[in-house]
Amino acid sequence: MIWSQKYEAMPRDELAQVQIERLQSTLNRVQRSVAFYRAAFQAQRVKPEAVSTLEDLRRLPFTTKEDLRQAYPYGMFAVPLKDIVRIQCTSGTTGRPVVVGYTPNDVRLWSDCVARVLAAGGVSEHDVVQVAFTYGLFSGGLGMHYGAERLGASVVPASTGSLERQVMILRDFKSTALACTPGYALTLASAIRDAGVSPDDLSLRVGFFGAEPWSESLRGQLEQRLGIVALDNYGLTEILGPGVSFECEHKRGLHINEDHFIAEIVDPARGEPVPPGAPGELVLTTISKEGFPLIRYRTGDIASIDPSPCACGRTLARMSRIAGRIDDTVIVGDVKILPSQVEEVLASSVGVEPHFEIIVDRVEGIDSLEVRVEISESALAVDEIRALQGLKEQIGRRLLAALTVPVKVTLAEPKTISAAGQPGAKQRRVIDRRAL
Ligand code: DLL
Repeated sequence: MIWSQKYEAMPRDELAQVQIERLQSTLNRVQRSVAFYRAAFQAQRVKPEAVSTLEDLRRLPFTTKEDLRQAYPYGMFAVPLKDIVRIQCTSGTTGRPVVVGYTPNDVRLWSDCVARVLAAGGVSEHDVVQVAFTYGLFSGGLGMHYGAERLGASVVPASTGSLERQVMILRDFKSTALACTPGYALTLASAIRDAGVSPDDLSLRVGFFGAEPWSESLRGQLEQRLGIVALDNYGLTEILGPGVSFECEHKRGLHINEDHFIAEIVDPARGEPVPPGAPGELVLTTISKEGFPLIRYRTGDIASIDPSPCACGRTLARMSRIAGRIDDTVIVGDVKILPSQVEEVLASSVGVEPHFEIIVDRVEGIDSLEVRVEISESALAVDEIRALQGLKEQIGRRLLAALTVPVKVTLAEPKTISAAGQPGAKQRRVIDRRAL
């Protein structure tokens, strides 16, 4: 189902016109109201009024996460605090958090963008949507919640926490849609099995997973174990929260809400555009937001863009799954490794769960790679040292084939890696001891 036929299926030349008009008014607004942009435009000698095509956008300076941190807490707001009705913020695990403000129009816009995500998976007012993202400063919980409410669905703000309760709600409230991180969905699938509940006892039909990278193999596992259609959706707090892009039933990339965000892909090292369809760093410009507009924000996420039409009827261009973050790319010798490559191998391996961490170390100048992965309960039941040794060697061989570098595999007890950190929170994939 298409939530906003007018914009999601707009002819691309009309869409470009909408984009340029909204871009111009955003540029004027930030020039007027945000000291950072006034100075940045001046330093680059660009005048917003001279930006008359989408190509001109490339002459504008980038905005980086560091710029936003410098502006902590309210320096990038484009309206006075009295006009802000909601504040969310990034987790700030690697520095100061970024604080983001929304005006009433921004909250409406956000809800509408998320309604598109859910409608694309067939959700309507007849559905019960269980939101198992954390509610709080993290944009996942409230973002999904408002979008589901906008659709008129019955929303259960389950948040994260006790798995038993989560399973009880799924079964007894007859939830038909689930929104959470893919990692949490996998943990939930195990909890459902442990509770002796069969997917047939549930009414669950569709899952909306995002907030962290995941793979096609993991999609297969989740669909099979939960008996659902699993769809990817992407977003980031700085730009909006969930609702930036989403998959339709064809699962051929994530439609970008281009009437609100202009997406570019650039070479992360040089900042220049990459050839069409090539992967690079996703750069986003907000063109409708009032409270916290951003120009050419470097997301740090790796993706490619395909503007070709989709069988669903949407004309919105599609971005690939996020392959990983630029700063999560592990460079060992001259080989670049993304956590998503490791996940792809683990999710299609029997005997382990795709809950893992990658540990990089350097001993006497030589880099080494270790993958710690959770063993599945069924493999543990065998518990024969020889069998476990065989499992490790087999995974090691598959990782070597996929990554082209040798990997030491260590097995962790079930639920030790997935249960580390906050339940439902993003999993930390890479531990680089070389930096310490
Ligand atoms: O994760 C917003 C969100 C909530 C998106 C719920 C989807 C669903 P942040 O906490 O600011 O916001 O983290 C944003 O998470 O830059 C990506 O690196 C990563 N990320 C988000 N969605 C995906 C996805 C939310 N579908 C950061 N696939 C982004 C891969 C994702 N990575």
